[in-house]
Amino acid sequence: MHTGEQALAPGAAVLRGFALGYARTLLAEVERIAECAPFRFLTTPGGYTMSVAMTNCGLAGWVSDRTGYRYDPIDPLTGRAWPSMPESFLALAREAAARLGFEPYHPDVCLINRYEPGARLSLHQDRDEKGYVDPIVSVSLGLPAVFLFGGARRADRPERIPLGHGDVVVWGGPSRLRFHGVMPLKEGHHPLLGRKRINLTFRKAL
Ligand code: MD6
Ligand code: FE
Repeated sequence: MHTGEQALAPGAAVLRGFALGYARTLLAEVERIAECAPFRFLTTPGGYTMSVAMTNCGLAGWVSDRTGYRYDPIDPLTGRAWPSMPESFLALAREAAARLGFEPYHPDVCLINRYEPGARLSLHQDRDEKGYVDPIVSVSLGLPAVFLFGGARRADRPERIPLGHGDVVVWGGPSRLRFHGVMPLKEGHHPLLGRKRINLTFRKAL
């Protein structure tokens, strides 16, 4: 098992294995959340269907459709509020942010991404939040993935960071607007999640 902190850039680091002790609790909560707010494949503003399935919990959820990207307090699929953020999610996110000195941290939304083999996320910046002061905390569960960590410009060649079950990335301060993405997920089998990778990304969005 890897543990310890791997610096990526100022304000950004991978905390290897940081979520291992929380994994089963987090996954039980994800199942409960998905019963109320099912995973779905969103449409991009350009009309493509994303290969990563998404849902959310917290005060709002990140959604995409033909009109653009936004944080919506109502789940457009169900017409109801998103499930609330479980205490275990908040506790883990706060602990991880504190490791890099981001205190206090009050994330109000958590985007939940589900990858199956072949699913990928193209290079993007996270810039739909109201402010960029607070960090993003990103938790990886299940199958491993290669995270692409780019620069301030889309054209900057990204670094490839392998992320495994239980790894947490904290990403804030001067790194907050870096381009990033996820390479197509490889086939595999994970003891807890089978052919899936689940990623939780916590943000202060509102
Ligand atoms: C993922 N993560 O790992 C997608 N964004 O599945 C992200 O897009 C992301 O991990 C901002 C900060 C950390 C991330
Ligand atoms: Fe992102």
